[in-house]
Amino acid sequence: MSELVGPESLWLWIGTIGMTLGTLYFVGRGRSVRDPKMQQFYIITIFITTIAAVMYYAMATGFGVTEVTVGGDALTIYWARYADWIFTTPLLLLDLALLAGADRNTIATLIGLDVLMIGTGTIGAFAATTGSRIAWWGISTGFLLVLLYVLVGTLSERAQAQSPEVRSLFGRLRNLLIVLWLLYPVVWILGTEGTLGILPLYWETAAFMALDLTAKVGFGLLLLRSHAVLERAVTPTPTSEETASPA
Ligand code: RET
Repeated sequence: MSELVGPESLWLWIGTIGMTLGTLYFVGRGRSVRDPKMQQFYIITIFITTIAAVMYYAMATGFGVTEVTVGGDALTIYWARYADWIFTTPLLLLDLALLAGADRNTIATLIGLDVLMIGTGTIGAFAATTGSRIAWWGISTGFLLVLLYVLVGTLSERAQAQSPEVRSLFGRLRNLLIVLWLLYPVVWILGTEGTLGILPLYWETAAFMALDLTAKVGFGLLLLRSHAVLERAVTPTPTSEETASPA
């Protein structure tokens, strides 16, 4: 299968190295963390970059790629992207939701929408006609928009209960996520998957790599940068009863 990988493998190798370096950095930094609640942010983030490193390696070496015939033409489809995203995007949302102090229902809603988004996007990548590919793209983008709506609505409301430092970190990460995630469907539809032939595979692969590195390693660096802020996110605020009790 490796004959399927063309010059775009340059970007896939850069992705593999970037995700590996990110993982090693987070592991190194997380080793001294003792607080179990703070460790959860490290564990989640380390899994995100590790899964991506493995999937980028699979793509660079020609395992994570196949061909789909659309209207008589063979399209190169990197299926390992979807295998990566189906696990890593829920984990990214979990990082953000835990920072916001979200309840279980909000977390489940976000992850459910996310799995639907990647699932329907995957169907689109394998669909055999241009029309059905674009229809699945539309369905997947619909789930993305609902997901972002929950993010700016319910999740941001939850984050208001956190300390100002946590709130501001949450706001920065949330905005970064919104901008980056909205670019994925754009690259997809302009790229080879959309069959419109606007963005060639070489540049599409470069664009996804840059997005993936920023959305995973960049997001992780920003999240894990300040332990003092994370500590505040995880320390439960005392209830009114506790505060009212005599010292
Ligand atoms: C697809 C298919 C077309 C429609 C939409 C998509 C959205 C993908 C997203 C992916 C995010 C990936 C991340 C990876 C981290 O490295 C599947 C391209 C809406 C939002 C954040």
